[in-house]
Amino acid sequence: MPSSPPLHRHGAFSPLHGGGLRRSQFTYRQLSQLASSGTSNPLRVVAHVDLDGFYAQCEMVRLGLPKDKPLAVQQWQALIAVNYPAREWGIGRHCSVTEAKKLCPDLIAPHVATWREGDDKWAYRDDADANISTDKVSLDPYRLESRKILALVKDSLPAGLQRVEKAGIDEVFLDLSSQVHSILLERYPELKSPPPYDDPTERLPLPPISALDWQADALIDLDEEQETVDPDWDDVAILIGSEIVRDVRARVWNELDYTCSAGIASNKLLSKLGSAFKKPNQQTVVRNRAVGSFMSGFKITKLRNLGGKLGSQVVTTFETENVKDLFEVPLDTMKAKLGNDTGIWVHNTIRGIDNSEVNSRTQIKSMLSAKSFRPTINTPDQAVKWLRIFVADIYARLIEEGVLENKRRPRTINLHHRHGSQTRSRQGPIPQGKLLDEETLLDLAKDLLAQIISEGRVWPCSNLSLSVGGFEDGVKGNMGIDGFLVKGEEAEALRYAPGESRLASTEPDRPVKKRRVEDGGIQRFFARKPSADGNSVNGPEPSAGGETDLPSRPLGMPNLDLPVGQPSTSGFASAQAEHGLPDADLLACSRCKASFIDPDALQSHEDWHLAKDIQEAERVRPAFAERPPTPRSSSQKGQGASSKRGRGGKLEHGQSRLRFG
Ligand code: TTP
Ligand code: CA
Ligand code: CA
Repeated sequence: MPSSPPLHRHGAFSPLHGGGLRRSQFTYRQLSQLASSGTSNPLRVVAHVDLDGFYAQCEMVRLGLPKDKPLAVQQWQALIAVNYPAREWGIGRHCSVTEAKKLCPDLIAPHVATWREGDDKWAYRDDADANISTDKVSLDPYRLESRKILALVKDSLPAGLQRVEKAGIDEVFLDLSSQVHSILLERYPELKSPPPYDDPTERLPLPPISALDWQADALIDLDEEQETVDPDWDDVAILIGSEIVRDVRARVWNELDYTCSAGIASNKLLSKLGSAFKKPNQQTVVRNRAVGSFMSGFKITKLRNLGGKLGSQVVTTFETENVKDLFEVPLDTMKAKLGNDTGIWVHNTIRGIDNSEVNSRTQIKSMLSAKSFRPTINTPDQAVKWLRIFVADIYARLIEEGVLENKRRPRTINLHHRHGSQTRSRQGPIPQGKLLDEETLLDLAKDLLAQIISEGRVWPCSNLSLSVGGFEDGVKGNMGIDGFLVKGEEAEALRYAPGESRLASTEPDRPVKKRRVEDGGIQRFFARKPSADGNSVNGPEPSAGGETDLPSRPLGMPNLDLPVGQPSTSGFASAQAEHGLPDADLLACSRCKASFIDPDALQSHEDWHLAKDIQEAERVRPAFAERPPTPRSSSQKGQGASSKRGRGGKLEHGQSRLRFG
């Protein structure tokens, strides 16, 4: 990993080649490699696009409201999204509905759609906020809009050259490198000429431009020293990237009525910081030569993965809150004080270095549907009614994920139950090899519930959550949660953990895949207690209520392999694991008592739970023979979706219907 920052890559030029001609600092090889989107290419262009006040915009569009009307989306008494006109009145997510209406009496505050116990579809209901005990929030409307926007973004980019990663319900990363490469060659045909002496390490000629037209882009200011240096190809590349993003944003606005903000830079870390830099409806360009001054303006704890314990540790250790001051700390000192991996990671992050790739594969790792009961529920019947809702909610998302086409399917199901301070979960494998339908999921969920009930001390129950995970591709070649999992020897070791007997299995031995284990794989999610040398840091531990025996994961610990802007289930789990409580409680983990202010932190925490579930499931998996997926007959095609139509009242677009037995 590089140890010195690319802060001054545009230093004074020395004419190395070309008989005194000033040349670019980039080589022919680097230019040609731009076509293949290499993650360490210095010409790389990555954008992050994030919708402004997303749920609020969805409601504006749904209700056909003029853009200047203040609107906030209500969930029970709390606000979960606030549009920009409402923010001008001082309204934020921290406000309750009552407070917000005091600040702005004209505020429009639609309640999110809900599933209602005993009803068979989600709906927008005027009385939802008074029905927290019988309703459960549905995020389907926002997922549908999210899907439309994603499809349009993809449609705006050339099919063969695009790399789009959905990074949350309202955001995407775009690796624009190969598209930029092709535009560069088109616009500057001189770049197509072979390098002098056919030597790809020769430097390119400088671009024939001294001033670039950035239009309305917000440009990060440069150091004085950098201001006077002529543009090089990385500036031209990023300018082209920013033109592409401008077009994408214009289409999203013109065709779907949504505004979004974007950051354009050389990697995910910087582009994500860029998109949040100026909102709403703006795009920020972080040129390579501006990275140093851009990063130096941040507080340490504002950087991703530095918002929690690790951030506090860094602040205390180096006695400063400012990224700027950390530039002075040599790498060796970072490593000595924070541990090797963390030291390198912090050293790179503050310098805006991030080589993670934009991954166009679907990255859903888990799906969770949950409900906290106030008042509590007291009978198996009530619990089963909620299981039906959870299953319908999850199944609708599975269909989106391509479960019907057997593109991706979950391998494990987990039910979590809370009774007083006691929490219990039971998990099991989802049988593979036949089409997964709602009934199967419901039966599995009911089985898990029965297991929990059989142990007694179940009622009253204050929370139930159902999740599926361990996504596997029906089509070979992709990697879902498996990317997190340790396979091969490590997995075997886990399966034969001491005290575990292996169940009879007809599963053929799986090929041993080589995986890096030191800082990859599931181990990253598990206990690394703070060691004497401070090698790892513990974040808030999921408290192990009742019989769950959850190891602690260092939540503040940066996950070196995971990309920045780590994608979440569908935005993040908090809103699904709805608690119906205002503010901070909205981001409580539904499965343990840990609470989070930052949705990203909650997401990592829930990923940790999931990883743990899947590890557990791996232990029981051999009980099921693993067969290749059965091809679906044409009569089965679309079964799940079509069987939902034609019953009862009209469904709203994308709405699914519950089956009550
Ligand atoms: P964000 O992108 O974090 O926020 P936003 O789109 O509302 O506003 P911004 O313009 O600053 O990007 O989250 C996307 C959606 O996720 C948001 O509209 C509502 C939902 N959400 C919650 O439900 N709870 C939360 O705590 C957060 C942060 C978001
Ligand atoms: Ca947003
Ligand atoms: Ca977002």
